[in-house]
Amino acid sequence: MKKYNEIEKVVYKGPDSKDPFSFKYYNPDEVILGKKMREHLKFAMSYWHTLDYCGVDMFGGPTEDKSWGETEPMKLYKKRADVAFELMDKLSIDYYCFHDVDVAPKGKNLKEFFDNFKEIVDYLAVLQKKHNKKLLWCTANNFGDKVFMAGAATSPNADVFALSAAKVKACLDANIKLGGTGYVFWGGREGYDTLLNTNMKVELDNLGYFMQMARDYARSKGYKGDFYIEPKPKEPTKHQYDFDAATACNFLRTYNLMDDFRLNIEANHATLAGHTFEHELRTARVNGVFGSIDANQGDMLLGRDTDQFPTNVYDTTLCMYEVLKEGGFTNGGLNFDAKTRRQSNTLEDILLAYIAGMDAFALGLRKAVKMIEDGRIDEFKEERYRSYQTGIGEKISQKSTNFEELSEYALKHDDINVQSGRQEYLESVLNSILFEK
Ligand code: XLS
Ligand code: NI
Ligand code: NI
Repeated sequence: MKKYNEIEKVVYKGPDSKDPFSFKYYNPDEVILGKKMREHLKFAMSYWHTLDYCGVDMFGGPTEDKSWGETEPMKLYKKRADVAFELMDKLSIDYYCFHDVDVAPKGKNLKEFFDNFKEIVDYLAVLQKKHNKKLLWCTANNFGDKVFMAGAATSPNADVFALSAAKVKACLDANIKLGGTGYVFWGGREGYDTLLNTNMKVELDNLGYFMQMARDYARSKGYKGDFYIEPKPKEPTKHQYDFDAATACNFLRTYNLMDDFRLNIEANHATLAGHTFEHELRTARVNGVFGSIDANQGDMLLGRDTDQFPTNVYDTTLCMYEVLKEGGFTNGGLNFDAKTRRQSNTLEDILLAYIAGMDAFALGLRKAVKMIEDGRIDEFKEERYRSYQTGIGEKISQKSTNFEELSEYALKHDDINVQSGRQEYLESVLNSILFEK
């Protein structure tokens, strides 16, 4: 197999190709339903997993070397940026996402970090232009440093709240400078481990106020993009406040954030919450806050956020079905919040992993289009709710009845026949679409 530096730009060679460094299903400029595949899918590279992660786990150190031959911090971070854009070019990925600490060295204090960060953001702006790439979203890492051990905006310590605000402000400035279309709040430490030491009401109110101030600041500087909450039930804290999509919606409504915030749904977080990926996407959609996606998959047997590259085509198909039904992404996209396995420890594996993930979503898109064109599943659903289109059902849909009328109606129609849900049949229809020749 080829070595990393021998690999040219990865191109589409079709499903029969055996070339590992080719796309089998992702053909970026192919038009499907009036839109290029790259516009349907809006793939983004995650900086942290791609440039930083070196195979460390709870039991062992690095298995990969991503020092790129540099030791001086600013040089190393600039080199990382060069590699990031080179990888995006090779893979035809148009967007990227980062945390503040992914792109710039920490320095000795906050001031030094902000200086470094600004310098690198300027450098990223140059690279974006040169390579024709865009920032999908960025975020402040307000969970890694020890001062965030008890939370950031939900810390019991007000100085930590202030520091968190300073970091988010710097990130919002960077976002505006880079023309980003999203800012993510993922509350890794915004939760608790025991109620014995936690004032939940203070923490939630502080978190709501924090997000309102972030929104007001960014809007006052002309930021037009979306804010996202990325729900996750647990890990690292035992109970995170943004548990799942429904909990996040409740929070957004309570703190009047529904107009500016949407959700960034991560597949592995959905399964950690005991939901399917498509359940979380549908919940976001029915609440009008579908925004962006962190594309990955978990391992049901390991039961933690393993952030694997997505290869399960059932999941990617049902995900793309939701995206298509939503009319596509606006400011959001598909960010690969995914890392190569610890044993996949070469640079080539990074390319192979992205190819696998991109192809899984490209195939998912193609199959979701088939599901819609085939029509059997949508028609079945339509038919199942037909009783709401005439008679008493129509009145219910129009919200023009009442309990007296319904009660009178029920007394006359108590011989009811509820139709079969036909789950097994529908699952076999989905299989026939997925595995057709
Ligand atoms: C961790 C989260 C994180 C966010 C960004 O579980 O997925 O990577 O996407 O902070
Ligand atoms: Ni994520
Ligand atoms: Ni995650």
